[in-house]
Amino acid sequence: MLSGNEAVALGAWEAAVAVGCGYPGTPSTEILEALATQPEVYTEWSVNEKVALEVGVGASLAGGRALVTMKHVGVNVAADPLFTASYLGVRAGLVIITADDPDMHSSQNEQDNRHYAIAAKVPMLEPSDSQEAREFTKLAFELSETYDTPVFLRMTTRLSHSKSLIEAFPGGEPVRGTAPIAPGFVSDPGKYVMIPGNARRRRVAVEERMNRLIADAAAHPSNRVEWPTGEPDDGAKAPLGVITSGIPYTYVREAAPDVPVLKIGLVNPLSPQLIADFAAKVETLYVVEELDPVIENQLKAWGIDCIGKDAFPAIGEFTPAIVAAGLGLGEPSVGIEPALSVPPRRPGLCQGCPHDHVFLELRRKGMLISGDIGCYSLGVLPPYNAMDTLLDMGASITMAQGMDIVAPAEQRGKIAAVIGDSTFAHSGITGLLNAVWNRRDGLYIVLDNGTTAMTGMQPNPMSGERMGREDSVSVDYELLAKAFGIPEKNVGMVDAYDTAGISAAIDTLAERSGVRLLVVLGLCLIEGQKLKRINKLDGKLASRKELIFLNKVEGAK
Ligand SMILES: Cc1ncc(C[n+]2csc(CCOP(=O)(O)OP(=O)(O)O)c2C)c(N)n1
Repeated sequence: MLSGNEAVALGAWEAAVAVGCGYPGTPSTEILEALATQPEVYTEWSVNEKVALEVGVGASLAGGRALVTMKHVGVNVAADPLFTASYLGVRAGLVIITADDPDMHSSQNEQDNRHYAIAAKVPMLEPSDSQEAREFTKLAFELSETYDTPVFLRMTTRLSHSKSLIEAFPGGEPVRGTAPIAPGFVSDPGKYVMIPGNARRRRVAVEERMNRLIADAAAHPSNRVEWPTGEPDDGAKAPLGVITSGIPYTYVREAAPDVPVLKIGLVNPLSPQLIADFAAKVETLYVVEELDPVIENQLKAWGIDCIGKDAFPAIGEFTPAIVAAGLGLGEPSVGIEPALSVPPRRPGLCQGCPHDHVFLELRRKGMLISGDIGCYSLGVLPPYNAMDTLLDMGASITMAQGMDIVAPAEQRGKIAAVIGDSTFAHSGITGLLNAVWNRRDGLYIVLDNGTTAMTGMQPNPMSGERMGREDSVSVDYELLAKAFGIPEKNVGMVDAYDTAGISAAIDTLAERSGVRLLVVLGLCLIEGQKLKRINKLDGKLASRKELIFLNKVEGAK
């Protein structure tokens, strides 16, 4: 039994992947964490998703298979390199995981990243269970090399996080394949240097590649037609048929085990031939797809009659019951009763969380708080009620600038941005630079808890470690501020548990003008406990990371 995410890591390892990189984000995070346990593969948490994709493209061009992982909104961050990486193509296979989150279990929005595959003209595979996640990852590398293109593998929360059976290893042990491409960069500026003259030629190559893929899609091993009760004789039609893909396929099978199904694994491009052949053999054709009507719209554009979003919701996750109801069937006969009913629990900051006092203090002062994404987003909830906006990673500092430009004078002095350390490194630093460059006024507060807590304690460039290693830098906020030209008197470093110190620092900095940077330092309590456990310190402080952090806090005193 493996989770979908573990199965992707296994498939990538079996496919002799050389590089795995990404930025954490639920539900994608465990893929790289699983891959990082394998010493043959270079793995890193990159600073953000754009950086990760560019590292992956570079590795691919130098001849190493690369796996790049991110959650759905991460693809928004990586969209710039994505669209042109499609023109460059690959040398060794390049596979990008987009882990979508229908129902927004842990996300700020719900977006269907199949649109990215279509828009960037990149093929996309979508598995339905862990074994397929493993197999499709290998197929994705092959597809990438055969058609000279990056390839998307789309996961969703339910698939990433639930466990299902994988096939046993031949011989009892996992076998790592051999990389089909020898390492080495082969210069080819016409293909790899996207000035307009070259891009125009590559634009045509991309279209030709898509046409070849469309022609070959019918026979792709990820697509299959299932006739559980046998295919009807010539000319006869089955009363009902379903086209589906991904996790909804498993619900269709549960709700309607006897219904003929065209299960699509290659969701971009679709095969018109395969779909038309199947549609011709059924009376009523349903398209069962979570989120947007991507397959349905394509069928309708081809003039193929089908029922999709008229019967199934376009918002949120499906369940077997939703699928059964949409198909006009009763409740599925096989159901799983929850083993115990768990009372709902409100999310909230942990007891003793180092982010606590800043929120209390900002609210007490009646500040308008431009928020960001991380554990500290929970500051919006009671008892703090201390966040007024949250848009996307890095937006706290920049949105505060926009507010400050137009807000009336009495509000302008009361705007503060709060941002976590990982988010600051991901996309906050450019916003800070923008503020300095454009001579804005603003109080920007970094809540540094020594880790990327929200997604499960990954290292980041401010924390002194990198993936799997404690040998890295911890960026010095004061030097960074100095390099940006922020006056020393406008920079504060304060211990998160020094409540009087925090209050005084906010009071002082709120009165000043220009860009002001306050860093509040307090190691995440869960991270602190984890470090002690890992280092078997029985409560004593000694891990390098803790020392780095304590030095920072000491310096702040
Ligand atoms: C573009 C994007 N990538 C990834 C995520 C997932 N994510 C949410 S918060 C977060 C980082 C939080 O770390 P930090 O800023 O250090 O705050 P903490 O949780 O430690 O308080 C990440 C990676 C996201 N929401 N958006």
